[in-house]
Amino acid sequence: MVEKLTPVICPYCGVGCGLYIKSVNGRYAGIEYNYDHPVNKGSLCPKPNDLSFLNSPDRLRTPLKRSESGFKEISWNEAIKEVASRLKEVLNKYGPNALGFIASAKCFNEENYLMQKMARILGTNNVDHCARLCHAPTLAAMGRVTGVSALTASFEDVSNSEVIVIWGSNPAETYPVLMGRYILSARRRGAKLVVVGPARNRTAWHADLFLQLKPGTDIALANALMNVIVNEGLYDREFVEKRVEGFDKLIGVISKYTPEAVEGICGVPSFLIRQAAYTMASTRRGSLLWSMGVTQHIVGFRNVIALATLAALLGWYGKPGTCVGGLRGQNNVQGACDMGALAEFLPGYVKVTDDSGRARIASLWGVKELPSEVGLTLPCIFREAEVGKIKALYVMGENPVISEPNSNHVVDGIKKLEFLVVQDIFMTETARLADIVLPAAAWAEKEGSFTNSERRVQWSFRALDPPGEARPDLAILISIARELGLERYFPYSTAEEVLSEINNVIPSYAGITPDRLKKVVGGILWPCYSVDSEGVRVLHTEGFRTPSGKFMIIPVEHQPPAELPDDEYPLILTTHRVVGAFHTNTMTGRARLVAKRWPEAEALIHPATARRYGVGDGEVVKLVTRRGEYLVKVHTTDDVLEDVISVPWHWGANVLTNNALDPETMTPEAKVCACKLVKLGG
Ligand SMILES: Nc1nc2c(c(=O)[nH]1)N[C@H]1C(S)=C(S)[C@@H](COP(=O)(O)OP(=O)(O)OC[C@H]3O[C@@H](n4cnc5c(=O)[nH]c(N)nc54)[C@H](O)[C@@H]3O)O[C@H]1N2
Ligand SMILES: Nc1nc2c(c(=O)[nH]1)N[C@H]1C(S)=C(S)[C@@H](COP(=O)(O)OP(=O)(O)OC[C@H]3O[C@@H](n4cnc5c(=O)[nH]c(N)nc54)[C@H](O)[C@@H]3O)O[C@H]1N2
Ligand code: SF4
Ligand SMILES: [Mo]
Repeated sequence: MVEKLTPVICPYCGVGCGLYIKSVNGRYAGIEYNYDHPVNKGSLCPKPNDLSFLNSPDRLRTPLKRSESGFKEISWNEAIKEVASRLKEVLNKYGPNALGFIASAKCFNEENYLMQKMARILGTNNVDHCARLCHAPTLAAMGRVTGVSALTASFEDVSNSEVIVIWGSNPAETYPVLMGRYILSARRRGAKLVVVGPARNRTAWHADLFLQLKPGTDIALANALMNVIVNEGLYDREFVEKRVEGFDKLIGVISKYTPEAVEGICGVPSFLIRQAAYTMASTRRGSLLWSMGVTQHIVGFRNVIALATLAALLGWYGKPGTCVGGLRGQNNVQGACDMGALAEFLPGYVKVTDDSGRARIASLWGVKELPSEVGLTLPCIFREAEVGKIKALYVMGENPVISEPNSNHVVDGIKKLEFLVVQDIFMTETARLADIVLPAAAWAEKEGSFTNSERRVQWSFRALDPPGEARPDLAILISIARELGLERYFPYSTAEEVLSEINNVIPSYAGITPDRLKKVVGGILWPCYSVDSEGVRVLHTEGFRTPSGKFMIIPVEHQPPAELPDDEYPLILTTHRVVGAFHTNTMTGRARLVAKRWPEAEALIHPATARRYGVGDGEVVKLVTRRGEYLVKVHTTDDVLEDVISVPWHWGANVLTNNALDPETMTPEAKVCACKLVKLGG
């Protein structure tokens, strides 16, 4: 019996905690805490305490091909040939823009890098991933106003802040270790916690001030806070004078957003808006962090601009003890974006439309030219499939049939495809619709690097043997690329070799070499321009990375959500996550202990709303929107506002949600739509 402990990075959220996997003869046998890991010092939230999904009998073990009588097992050789020939067929018949590629924030940097490279060398920028449903607004807006889309500093800076504002996020359930080790420890030292959101979630339970706003009214509230901060002279004058551009334009817009006027829009009492403004402005060392409550709106981009500007008035940039930005969700969503698994960006955030940047990467890859037209984003890939423009789709490590808002349309789009290949560790709802299913090794059965929310790049080692014939995504991508005739551009066999190329292509990763990374527990933060550099923790200490070197103010106005309640659909529906379930529940749903404790969805409904409909706790009701119907159990709580229903989306609630898009970033409005509640059984 060979027992081993191997250091890995948690496969769930963007906090990037370290742990050990215990293996016996190459099979998963439990975990051990890693007390030396700088991010979590041994702490873990419930999910990675039980990784028994790795041993699940449901794991995909062999490549599968759809036939009239269902899926049948085929060899790897056949599978690779089939995938390559079907992709080539579509390419030859319709051109490269009939192909779509969906990369994965669950996969390593090296794997995402290879998938986007494959798409681009084949001639299309139709490559995207779940960041589109998540932090694309953060990416675009922070890029615009500060020049860098990532978090401005580290979790250590959050814990050294004197005021921490958590806006549209519930880290107590979604980033528990960040909440426990950093946010609550700051609070124990005397830092003030301000929480903004429509539900009194578990994070709000700890707040000194909780601003409970109506969904979709964030800009109005942010503008009112800025109104008080400017009118009462509470802003950081020196910072604004030296480092900010566009202050005068801002005054013109925020002057009408008085706390009294905004109370009527967002429902937060004006005295509380004033109190929050004074609390925030009491320090120049504060953090302002947000996630899905801010980005998943048709105004997601503008929401982020408003919050980033609020932080600029307070001077919360460029020094230790400040941290501003969107808390990255998936374990490697920061990395997948850095690698260019995005329709508009090549690796290192080089715009596909930037001729000289594109030419540099083309020459490093040894190709004459790369496509210069912005590709289709994730929701648009499915829309274009529905109208017959996307003909073949390669999905690696995503489950859009459950995760895309207005998911019935995704199924319609997929049914129109000529060819779908899905590469996953389980037979997901999306894989069931595929022509070919490829069995992937899970993260602990392979190795490579992940980048957490702090820009911390970390190596995760191989601890286990993959089940059956499952293979690492990296190996599968390389085989398909070679079969497509691209062997010249894919001369690798290991993740280290791919990371070495990334070191050459992405300047901020230049010093993050495989050798260094494998030696340092806790990894290296980018930007790290050379092998002598330790990486940079606090960004913007000198200037911002904008053309003028200053923070660029863009004033923004309140705009209501795309769909508001009316007589037919009188309630507001929003969606949330719970601590024990992760996304489409493929992994947590098969982890025995976790799945037992969080078995199904419960819709949160205010007791007064429930009374009006004559429904009580535990009763199953039907929720209906213009897009679909969903049966769900009722849980009454005054944590939500009257007439707002909040449903966790892990169990399929996206048949209800709205896919109206933020025009700047194409992110769907998963967080607000109109719905009605139907009591069942008379
Ligand atoms: N357990 C668990 N943890 C996870 C995940 C998971 O699935 N499960 N997923 C990971 C990923 S990818 C992500 S992106 C993060 C997401 O992390 P969070 O953003 O924290 O997750 P959510 O629960 O979707 O949304 C957060 C809050 O937004 C609020 N909200 C809704 N509408 C509005 C609004 O209009 N304005 C404001 N201000 N707030 C609003 C909701 O009340 C909710 O409490 O979590 C990561 N961590
Ligand atoms: N209504 C509503 N909808 C939402 C959200 C919301 O707040 N509300 N949030 C959105 C957000 S923020 C996000 S990030 C998306 C997430 O959406 P998805 O990324 O589609 O969701 P996941 O369930 O994380 O899908 C990951 C898939 O990868 C597989 N997998 C895991 N490890 C590996 C591996 O190593 N290799 C391969 N090939 N596969 C692997 C898993 O089994 C799973 O099927 O959902 C979005 N959808
Ligand atoms: S906080 Fe995130 S990274 Fe840390 S253990 Fe929990 S899910 Fe994993
Ligand atoms: Mo996310």
